[in-house]
Parts: sequence; C-alpha cells; structure tokens
Amino acid sequence: MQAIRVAPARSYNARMTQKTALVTGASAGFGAAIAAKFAERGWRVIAFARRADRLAQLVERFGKERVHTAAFDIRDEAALRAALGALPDNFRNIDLLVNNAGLALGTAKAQAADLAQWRQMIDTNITALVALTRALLPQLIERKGAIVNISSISGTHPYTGGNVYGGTKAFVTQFSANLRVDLHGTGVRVTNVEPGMAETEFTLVRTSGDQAASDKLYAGAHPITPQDIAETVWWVANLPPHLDITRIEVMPVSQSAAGLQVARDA
Ligand code: NDP
Ligand code: 8X3
Repeated sequence: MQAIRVAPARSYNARMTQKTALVTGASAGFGAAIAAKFAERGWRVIAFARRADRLAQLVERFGKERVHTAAFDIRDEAALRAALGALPDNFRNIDLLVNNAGLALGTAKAQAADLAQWRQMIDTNITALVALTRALLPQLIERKGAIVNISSISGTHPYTGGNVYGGTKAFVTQFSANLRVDLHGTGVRVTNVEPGMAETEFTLVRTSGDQAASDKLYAGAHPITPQDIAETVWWVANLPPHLDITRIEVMPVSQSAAGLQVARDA
C-alpha cells in the first residue's frame, strides 16, 4: 500500500504573515471587527479612522508589528496621502484594501434633508473611497491583490429617508462593478459587500447620538453583527486566487425587501 505523504506542519500565522490589509473605518463596527479578525489570523493590518483612542485598542491587542494605525479624517486628501506616505516599511506592500469607512446622516425625506449632511456622506462614502482606491491601484495590480468595498442593500433597495445615503451606496456598488471590468486580466479581485441591517454605531451616528432610537431599531430584529461581516470579508479575501465573489448581499433573516407604494388621488 502506498504511504500517505503528510506535508510538514506550518502554523496558521506563518502562512499568513506576509499579507497586509488596509481597513478604513477600523475604529468601530464592521471595520474594527474586520481589522481584528485579519490581525488575529496573522495578517498585518493598517487601520484608518478618526478616533485614535479606538485604533490604539487594536495595537494594544495585537502589537505594533501586526497593526499600524493612522488617525485622520479620510475626507482630507492631504492627510490620506501623508498617512500612506508614512507607512512603515513592513506595512508598505498592501494585498487587500477594505473600503469600509462610511456613514449615513439623517433619516429625513429628501425635501427636508440637510444639504451639509448630504455633502458629508458624499465626501466620505464616495470621494474619499475613490481617492484611496486610486492611490492604491498600482500596487494592488502589481501584487495581484484585492479590493473589498462595503456598500449596502440601500444601494439597491430604496427606502424612505435613504435618499443620498442610498445614492452613495449605489455609487459604491456600480464603482465595484466597473472596477472589475477595468481590472480585467490583472488578477486583482473586487468584491462588493452589501449588508442589510447591522447593529453597530451606524444608527447612533445617523441619529446624532440617539441611543433610544438605535436600541428601538434593533430590538427583536436579531440584526447582523460586526463579526458576521468580518467573517464574510475574511471568506471572500481568502478564497483560491481564481475565484472572485463579485457581489454579496447579506441580510438578517428578519429583514426582507418589500418595495412599492401607491399614493391615491395625489
Ligand atoms: P460605525 O459607525 O460603527 O463605523 C463607521 C466607521 O467609519 C468608524 O470606524 C468611523 O470612524 C469611520 N468613519 C466615518 N467617517 C469617517 C471619516 N470622515 N474619516 C475616517 N473614518 C470615518 O458603522 P458601521 O460599521 O455600520 O459602518 C461601516 C460601513 O458599513 C459604512 O460604510 C456603512 O455605510 C456600511 N453599512 C452599515 C450597515 C449597518 O446597518 N450598520 C449596513 C450596510 C452597510 P471614526 O468615527 O473614528 O472616524
Ligand atoms: C445600512 C443598511 O438598510 O439601514 O446601509 O440602510 S440600511
């Protein structure tokens, strides 16, 4: 009988330490969970967000060799370029970009919405995302890396008060699709993740700190958790290199899309 050959054991960490992920919005919610998951599974992680104290928790947990942080407003393109320029040598070779930083502001209908809030969503969810993506594309191509964009079901399914937030996420969804086409033949993977209702700081931010509104929204809904999305991103980023999950819509079982309405005699 032929002997079965067993490959020499290598630790999980030893296999993965060469890889580096850059995660935006890593101070809370999905981004913090994604950064932690990749760091704990052996990747180097670059964590961007505004709140330095939150980012510092990642360094405390995983150490400076594993996590590098930069605290700045991602809408500030000069600060973004400075943060990229200041990456330590061992964090310079980025294999995965997770464009996660983003927000919804306000729940008012368009006719009552605040234009400044609309601008902030566009500047964060769209303009900053494309600026960072453009800056990293050459090295992602060189390294046959991957991009995971965190979009939203609100980019596909309209709802009252979703107006510009949903518009920004529709942009992200279409940008992901167009990136895939432009990157055809480069080996770079692009995935658009489209989560539904998830309990993070999202609703607190959207309602300017209304904890009761946030609690009420999620009560009894068994929403998506940050861990769920971190596991999804881990899965798409670690598939064999010939596979690209182009889009993935993730909802809690409790949520479904029920669309059309009719105004009679309007
Ligand atoms: P959180 O509010 O918990 O996290 C948002 C993250 O984005 C924070 O780390 C925040 O960091 C960062 N961020 C926001 N604005 C800026 C900025 N100007 N500069 C730098 N960082 C910024 O929300 P989520 O984790 O839920 O959101 C993450 C992504 O997921 C967003 O793009 C959101 O649209 C999307 N999403 C959320 C869903 C949900 O139901 N929760 C569902 C579908 C998609 P800091 O404040 O420290 O700067
Ligand atoms: C967040 C999901 O449905 O609250 O993007 O807009 S939703």
